[in-house]
Order: sequence, then C-alpha cells, then structure tokens
Amino acid sequence: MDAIASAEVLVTCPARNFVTLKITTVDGVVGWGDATLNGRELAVASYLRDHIAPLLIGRDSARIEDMWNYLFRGVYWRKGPITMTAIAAVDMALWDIKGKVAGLPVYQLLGGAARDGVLVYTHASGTDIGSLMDDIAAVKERGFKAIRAQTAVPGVEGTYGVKHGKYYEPASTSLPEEQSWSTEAYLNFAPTYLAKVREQFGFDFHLLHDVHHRLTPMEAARFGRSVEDVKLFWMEDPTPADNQESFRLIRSHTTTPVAVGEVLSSIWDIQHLVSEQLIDYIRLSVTHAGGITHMKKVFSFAELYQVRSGSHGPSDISPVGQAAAIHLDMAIPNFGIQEYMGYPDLVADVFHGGPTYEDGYLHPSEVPGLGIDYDEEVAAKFEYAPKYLPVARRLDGSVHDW
Ligand code: KDG
Ligand code: MG
Repeated sequence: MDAIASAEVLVTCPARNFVTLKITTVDGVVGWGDATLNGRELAVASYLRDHIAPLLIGRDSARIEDMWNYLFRGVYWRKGPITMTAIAAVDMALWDIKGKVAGLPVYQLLGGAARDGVLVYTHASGTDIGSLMDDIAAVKERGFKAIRAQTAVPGVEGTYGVKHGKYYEPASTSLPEEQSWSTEAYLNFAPTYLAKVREQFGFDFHLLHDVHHRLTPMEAARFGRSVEDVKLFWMEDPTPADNQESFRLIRSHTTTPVAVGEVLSSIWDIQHLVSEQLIDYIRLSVTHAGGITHMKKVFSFAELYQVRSGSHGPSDISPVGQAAAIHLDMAIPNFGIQEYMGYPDLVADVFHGGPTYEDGYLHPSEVPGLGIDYDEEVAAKFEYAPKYLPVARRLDGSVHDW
C-alpha cells in the first residue's frame, strides 16, 4: 500500500483566491485537489487543515471510495458546501494520484472517452444591448458553439453577469458590495434583448441565460414562456432550489429547459428535481459536490431520468477542479454541456497544463492523473485577499437572492 504521508493546504490569489490541497504519498506521488469556495475560502482551508489533514496520514491513497465514506459518514454532521468542498478536494487529489500510479489520464479510469470532446459554453455580456451584440460577435469569432448572454438591466445597478473587462468577477470587494434589483425591470427587459440576439445572430448556436435565483416560481414560469421563441438551451436557476417542489409549477407552464444546481452540494439536494423530471440539466460541480466519486453517482442517477449534465465552471473553480470536471464530462453517457469561463492571465503562472480548447470544445490532458501542475513557489507570491460576493437589495431596500 502507498500510504498518505502529508496533506497540505495552499492558498493563493493570482488575481483571485484559490484553495488547493496537496496530498503526497510515502512513495512520493503528489495529487492535487481544488477546495475553492468563493467568498468562504478560509472556512474550507481550515476544515481541511484542522479537521481532515490529520485523519489522512497513514491511510491507503488507493482506497478512494472508502475515503469518501470515511470523511462523509465519519463526520456525523451532514453535507453542506464547506464539508462537500473539503471532501471534494481529497477525492480529486486521490483520483489524481490513482491516474499517476496507473499511468493514465483520469477519464480513462472512469470508463474511457464517451465522446470526442467536451462541448462548452462561455459568457457574453454587455452594459447595453449594443455592447452585448459586440461581445457575442467576439465570442463567436473564437469558435464557441454555445454562449450565455447577460445584459445590464436599465435602472438596476450592478445587474448579475455583466463583465468589467475580460472576465465577470462578482467577488471583487473586501466587503460585500450592495447591488440593486427590480424583478419588474428585469422581466420587461430580458426577453427583449434575448430576442434581439436571435434576430441578429440567428439560431445556429446554443443560447443560454442565467436568471441567478432572482424570480418566484410563477415569475419564472412567465419568463420561461416569454422566451420560448428564443429557444434557449436553458434558463438557469430561475428560482432558488431550496424548495424542489417549486419547479413543478415552472414546468407546468413552459417548455423552456431548466438548469439547476450550482449552489447545491449533494445528490440528495437534487433527488426530487431529477426523479420527477422537474429540470433538464444538473449544474452541481465536482469542486463543490464531493468530487469525482460523488458526481459520478449524481450523473448516473440523472441518466435514469434523461437529465443531462451542465456543470458549473466559473473562474472561482480552480483549473484543478475544472480539469477534474472535464475528465468526468468525457466519460459519462448523459453529458450535456460544460461551463467554461476561463481565468485571468496570472492564473496560468500558478496552474500549468490542463484541458485544451479548440473550436467550441475542451479536450482533457492526456498526461496521467488530472494533468495539472501547481507551482508552489509562484503561488506563494500571491497572498490571500478577502473578497466577497455581492448582496442584492430590492428597490425598497430589502434583501433579495443574489
Ligand atoms: O461564486 C459565484 C459564481 O460562481 C456564480 O455567480 C457564477 O452563476 C454563476 C455561473 O453560472 O457561472
Ligand atoms: Mg449560474
């Protein structure tokens, strides 16, 4: 057996914060895991450093399923994003080690390639309709076959999803920025600009839109119905998924496909959404939902109900987490699409390797394991900087879902 010799938690901030777990075995094999939870980074770092790392030493690095259950059931307290992100980091690092020991890229260990490449969508946005159109044209130029479109809503300061510069980075202030929200303004404006996108660019690419949890179920039903002619690939998070039953109402009013899950962290959080076919795409991520081991089960469960994958892939999931997602996307039969936002340039100084992009698709690295190397020396130069996600307030000053 090749036992775990050490487990170190590394925090870096090459333009944005990332938490990475490094597991080293007695034989000297190193595995990397992503433990980044945007705006709550240090909670996961402490969970790993103070409560998980001491339990790993001396355990068999090859027993991934056993380790998952040991950490999940052994904690007694169930689920939640902090626990599931910490478990995910261990899981990813062990898959990385297993791939390196086997001399195979992780997707080969998961059953091999079920497709030739991973279809990805990226983001286009604008401060108004004109700049959205320019951004879509630029994104299409880069070969993307699927594009998420978001535009600032007139009169709503700080609308979700509008880029400032090359990337949309919502966690950008050392205390939460307060943004405003008007459901009426959004519902009046969003269907109009989405229709204009189709008028200008036609229907030969997938168009996606993120509602970001802002509507009630009935408002979401109205929105979904109002964009049916636009033929969205999906409307994302139309209402918060705390009450899975809410989606039944949305479903009964519109044929616009629904994607849910980026803030959820376990198979139980999506059990009814999937088994009652209330959604079309699952957006749980490898990083925030227990790693490759748990996500493989999530997607197998979803396969029974013809629900496809559509994993969350913003820049707040590190290149290690994104690489793990691409290996899984390659291997599962019910893959749908993968979010691919990209990273600020500095990130490539710390994380080397990973999937390659070509003509709308990502391809996993063929290097054994996850295929990512982490440069500890460079990473140490970028100190953690507290960054919070914004808070949304309605026009009357009350707090809304951000
Ligand atoms: O940290 C929050 C972001 O990951 C989230 O706002 C991004 O909604 C998002 C998306 O679909 O990428
Ligand atoms: Mg989203």
